[in-house]
Amino acid sequence: MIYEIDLALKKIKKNHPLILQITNLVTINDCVNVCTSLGASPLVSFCKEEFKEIIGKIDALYLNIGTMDFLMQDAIFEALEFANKFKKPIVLDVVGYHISSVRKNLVDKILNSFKIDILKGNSSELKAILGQDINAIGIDSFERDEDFEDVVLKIAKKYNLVVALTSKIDFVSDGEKVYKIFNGCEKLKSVSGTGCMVGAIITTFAGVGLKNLFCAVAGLLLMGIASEKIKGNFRYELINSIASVNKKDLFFLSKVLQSGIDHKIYAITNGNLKNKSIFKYTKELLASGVKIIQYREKNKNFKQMLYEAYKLKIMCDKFNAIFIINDFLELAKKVNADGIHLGQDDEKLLTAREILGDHKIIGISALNEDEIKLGIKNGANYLGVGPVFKTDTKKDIKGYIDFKILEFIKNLDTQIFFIGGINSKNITKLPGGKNIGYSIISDLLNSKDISKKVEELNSIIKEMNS
Ligand code: 3NM
Repeated sequence: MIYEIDLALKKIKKNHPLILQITNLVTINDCVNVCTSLGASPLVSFCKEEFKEIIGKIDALYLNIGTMDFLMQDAIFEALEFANKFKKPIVLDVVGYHISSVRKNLVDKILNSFKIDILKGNSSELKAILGQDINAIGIDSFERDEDFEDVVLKIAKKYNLVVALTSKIDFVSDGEKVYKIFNGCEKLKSVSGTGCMVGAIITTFAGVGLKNLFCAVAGLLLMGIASEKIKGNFRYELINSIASVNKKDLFFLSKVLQSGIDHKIYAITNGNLKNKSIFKYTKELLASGVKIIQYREKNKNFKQMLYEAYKLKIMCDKFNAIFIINDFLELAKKVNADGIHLGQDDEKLLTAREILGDHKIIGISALNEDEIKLGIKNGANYLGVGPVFKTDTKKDIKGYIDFKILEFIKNLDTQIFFIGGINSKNITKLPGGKNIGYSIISDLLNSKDISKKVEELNSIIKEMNS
């Protein structure tokens, strides 16, 4: 899921989907600009007379009922007729569903008469659709609870569509699966229109022919991650930040449960491949769905490492996977790797950041709480925490982690990859979690069938996260 978002963003830039927006007057400009910044072509019209001509050509329709009036209602029904006729994806944003019977009746009528693909709303709006008591002021939601799993599941089942609910934790469901997105920040609430912008982004993803569930998760994630990255003026930097979310951000800042499992396994090459070439081994890992590969070859000369790493980087790019170099900064720079993994040496970390820049990933090994804290303080993108279990792979170990640090780790926001002797039998002794992954060498290397092993690990990890 996560790596596919990067591909989807590229597809949007290439295809420039035409997104028709019938949306509220407060946020038109933001909704249009956010689409443009992603590479889509937004079009706003309230003129039902032209829909017959336009809607056959659009790629997706965004309907947002905020600042609704009777003319807009007419336009909405006309647009829906054509959008259904031409089988165009439709995202419906039920702004203020609960504030008047006019809005309620409009949405109920739409849901009962047309095929809607994605229904978006805040927690109050969506609870109101189910007739539940709500806590809202105007269109703003002040719900106290944080678990809306049941709400999204019920609406998705009832209307046979995908539901995207915005709140502190965002929820998405297709009636079977539920995704929880933990990204985002308080400031999103302080700017009017960020919810509408999410609706426009979700529609933009829908405009390049992607599955509804994916579009909803991708849109919410993009907004959540972008909001966390802003350092300057929130309002003015928001669109820039959304447009600049890259593969690294998606991999290392995404906090999604359920879908997150597709980048939980971090595989590392390690010299002793018996009869297999490093290229064949890596290809097997990538073909099995592993999305992070580390090149960790300690006993080769630089020329050979350069040759191998260069080829592996191309291979990883083809599978849209992350390619990390262990320890050799010059090598990482030369092959334009996605990042570097370093030992406990903060000087090295700071030098690496200076040389590789902000867009590259830096991972740091850590054995205890202090080392983890130091890595985070110095700007590591992830911590490789271990060794966790007995390992024959790494010889120069200083000891094993104290399992007491798991409590501390569970509350961290930074990405953690446990490492050391992890296999499909003992992995369950470790916690799951939205930012927890597992680095594995020998259990993958020694398995006869790598794709089966990856599948087995993924299904165990999924279970640990459910
Ligand atoms: N680093 P296996 S443990 C490379 O604790 C490495 O930093 C570790 O290999 C650390 O999965 C380790 O075969 C070895 O045990 C991991």
